[in-house]
Amino acid sequence: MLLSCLAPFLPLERFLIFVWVRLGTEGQEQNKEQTCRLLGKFDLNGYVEAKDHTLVIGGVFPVHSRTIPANESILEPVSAKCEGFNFRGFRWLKAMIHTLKEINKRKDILPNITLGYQIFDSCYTISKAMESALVFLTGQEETKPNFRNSTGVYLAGIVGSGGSSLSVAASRVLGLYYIPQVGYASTTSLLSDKYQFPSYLRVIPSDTFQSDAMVALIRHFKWVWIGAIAGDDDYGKYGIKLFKEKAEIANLCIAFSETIPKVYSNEKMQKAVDAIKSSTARVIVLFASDIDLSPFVLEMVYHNITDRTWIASEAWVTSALIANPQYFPYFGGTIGFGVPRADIPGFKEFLYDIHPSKDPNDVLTIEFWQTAFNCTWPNSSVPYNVDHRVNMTGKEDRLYAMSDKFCTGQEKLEDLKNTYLDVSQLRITNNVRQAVYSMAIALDRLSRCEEGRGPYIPGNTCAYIPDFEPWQLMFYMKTLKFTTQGGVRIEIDENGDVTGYYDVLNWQLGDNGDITFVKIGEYIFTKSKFQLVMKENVTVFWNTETKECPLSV
Ligand code: TCR
Repeated sequence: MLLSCLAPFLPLERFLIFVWVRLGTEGQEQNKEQTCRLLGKFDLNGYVEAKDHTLVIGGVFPVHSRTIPANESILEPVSAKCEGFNFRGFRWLKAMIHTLKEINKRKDILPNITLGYQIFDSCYTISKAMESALVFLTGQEETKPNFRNSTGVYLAGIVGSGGSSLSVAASRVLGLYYIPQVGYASTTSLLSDKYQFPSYLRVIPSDTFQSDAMVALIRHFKWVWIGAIAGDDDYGKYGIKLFKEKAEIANLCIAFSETIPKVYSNEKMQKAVDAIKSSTARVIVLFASDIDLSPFVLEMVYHNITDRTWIASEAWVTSALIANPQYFPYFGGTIGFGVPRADIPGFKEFLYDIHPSKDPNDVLTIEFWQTAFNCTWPNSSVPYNVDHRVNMTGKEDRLYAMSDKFCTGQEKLEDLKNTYLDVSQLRITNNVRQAVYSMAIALDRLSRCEEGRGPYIPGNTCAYIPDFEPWQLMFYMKTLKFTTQGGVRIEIDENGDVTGYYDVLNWQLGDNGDITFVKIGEYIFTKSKFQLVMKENVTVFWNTETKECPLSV
């Protein structure tokens, strides 16, 4: 399973050499070089602050939305470049840094230790997430610390990797070494299987709960015929599978079940569009990530498909990519589930403290600035006027015309209306924070161990910072329980899962013309019981001709 999963990215012989390097003791340097050569050079954007720290936490975030298709004439394996700056992913990355800074200031968590970080961009692709996992394991990126090696920098664990398919892939290698990986967004039920993913934990509930929540919502509104659409990844496919299984038990009827292609395919897309058009089902569950959903939304607009009520999975319910007033005629009235939102003290100021002139090597900040203000930063090597996305006819297209004007540096962040700076819906961002906290608290507990009363047998010994083994930290992470600053109790169970609640949100048009997410209820769940509690005194917006709740019976 492991090898077959890796195969498309890592030919077998390379993988074996890689393992050998990890485990071998003699001639390591020479073989390391060989591995580097064979693997090609990693090209990973991100941030490192590891120099003066002995303990480092790794992070993986989707700062870009895709890789640029490789030029077919290239024979050697090269690391793909990325494009499509993702403001939301960039904010998550910033949340990790902000949280670490906060923890480092605190006297009650790891008082004598400063945590460093090494953060990479996954570009929302499995291949990049795997590259970063390999770098974490081997420390092979040039100029970067060699973890658990003579450099004296130790990797405690990883926060990431974003989407489920990425975490699944990364976790299969990280799990081999029992390196803790704490997920902030990967929700597929697959990851609860500790036999396959022994070192994966998360601070976001598994989609098992969300599929229950969707069924409860559908029953609440007395709908019977439901359409089902899934993104083409572990999130969408397993999410919709669970939903369909549970819907069947609840005697609901699935009118159609289609997939949105991840890589452009007009044929596959039209199959989904046709199913929606020809079905009488007025209520459709849409289990997909926002980035994959964008082309589908454009199709709905193109085919003028209105009068449907969409049930949103958590990944797109508050996404600025989709919740665009332009799409309101088609997607207004959407009802979906959001993980709890939170206010993060000092985070807004931290986000605003960004300027490309601070560091000419900070390519992500330069790209952020260029994209946000639609200008080119003078003398920078960060590409801007390119976009290799395909349009609806399958042709490569500059969908978004970009200007050639230079940035002056005087652009004002305050004038921007941008997802990065929007701190009103910190949901996954808050999960990133909780994931970082989980790791820091586990490390803190490990550091407070008393010899003779420690957890490891024989002898009830302790592990010590910095040179503990990853599995020794896993011991503390596996059943970690703590209360956040905001007073929220987090309890990670033996499968690495948490319970909690979702907000039930309804898309309505606000007075200023923006889409607002009105909370119309909550879905509260523990392991053994769950409850959908709808608010009584709020009006639900329905996107139907009559503005009444649709019938889908
Ligand atoms: N789980 C998705 C990814 C995802 C996401 C999000 C991406 C979730 N929530 C919010 C962007 C924004 C939930 C997965 O792939 O498991």
